[in-house]
Amino acid sequence: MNFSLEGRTYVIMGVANKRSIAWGIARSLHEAGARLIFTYASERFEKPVKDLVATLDGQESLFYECDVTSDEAVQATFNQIKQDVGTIHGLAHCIAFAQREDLQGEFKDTSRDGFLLAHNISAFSLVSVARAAQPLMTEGGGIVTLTYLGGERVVQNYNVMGVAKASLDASMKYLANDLGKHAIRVNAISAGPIRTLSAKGIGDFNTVLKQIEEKAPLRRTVTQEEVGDTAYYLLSDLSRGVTGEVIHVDSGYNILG
Ligand code: NDP
Ligand code: N5H
Repeated sequence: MNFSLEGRTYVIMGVANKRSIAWGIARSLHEAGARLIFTYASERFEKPVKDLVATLDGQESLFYECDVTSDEAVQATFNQIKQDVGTIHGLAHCIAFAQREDLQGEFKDTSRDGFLLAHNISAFSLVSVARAAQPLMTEGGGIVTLTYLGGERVVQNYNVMGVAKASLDASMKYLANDLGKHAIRVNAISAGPIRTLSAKGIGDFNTVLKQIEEKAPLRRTVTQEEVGDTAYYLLSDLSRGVTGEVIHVDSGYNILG
C-alpha cells in the first residue's frame, strides 16, 4: 500500500506562527507530498502564514481568511476552495479560544458570554467546518481536531476550555457517525502541553511542563512534529479503519491515576 499523500489536498486551519501545532501538521503532510491550503482568522495573519509556507520546498499552497465564528464565512471559504481546487481529501482543525479571565480561578465564575464564546470558537466551529467541507470530500477523507486531557478530567485552570473540549470530543464522535457513510473519518488528537502562542502568558505553564517531564511515562514533553506525524497517520490511508477516536500524543501522561 502507498501511504504517500501525493495528489491529495488538505486544509490546515489554525497556523498562527511557527510554534503552532497546525504548523507541525502542515510540515508532516508536506513531507508526505500533500498539497496544502491554509486558513487564518484575520487578514493580520495572512503575511506571517504566507512567509512561513514559503519555507516549504515546492509547496504551492492557497490561502483564505476564515473566521470560524461566522457560518457565512466558513461556507464562503469552502465554496471558494471548491471553485479553486475542486476536491479536498481532509482538513486539520487546530482552533480554540477562551477569554484569558476564564482560564484562571474557579470554573464556577465563568460568565455566560465567556462560556458561549469558548464553545463557539473551540467546539461548534468543528461542526460548521465539517458541514461545509463534506461536499468537497467527494473521494472520502479525514478530519482531525486537537483536544486536551482537560476535557476528560479536571485540570487546574483549564476551566471553561475543558468543558468546551468535552463538547468538541463528543461533536467529533457524532460527526464521525454522520460522515462515515461518505467515507469521511473524523478523529481527535489529544496533545500534551506544548509551548505555543495560545499557551503564552498562561500562569504556571512551566510548572505543567515540568510535571510532564517528571511524571509522564516517557519523562519528556511532546513536540509539534510528533503531533504532526500522528495527524499524518490519521489523514492517510494508514488509519483507514479508524474513526471517532481520540489518540493521546502526550508521552503517556493520560494513563496515570
Ligand atoms: P496557536 O495559538 O498556535 O493556535 C491557535 C489558533 O486558533 C490560532 O491560529 C488562531 O488563529 C485560531 N483561532 C482562534 N480564534 C479563531 C477564530 N475565530 N477563527 C479562526 N481561527 C481562530 O495554539 P496551538 O497550536 O497550541 O492550538 C491549536 C489547537 O491545539 C487548539 O485547539 C488547542 O486547544 C489545542 N491544544 C493545544 C495544546 C498546547 O499545549 N499548546 C495541548 C492540547 C491541545 P489566529 O492566530 O489567526 O487568530
Ligand atoms: C491547564 C492548562 C493551562 C491553563 C489553560 C490554558 C488554555 C489554553 C487554551 C486557549 C485556546 C488559550 C487562549 O484562548 C488564549 C487567549 O485567551 C489569549 N491568546 C490569544 O488571543 C492569542 C494571541 C491567540 C493566537 O490565541 C488563540 N487561541 O487564538 C492547559 C495547558 C497545560 C495546555 C494547553 C495550552 C492546552 C490548549 O488547549 O491550548
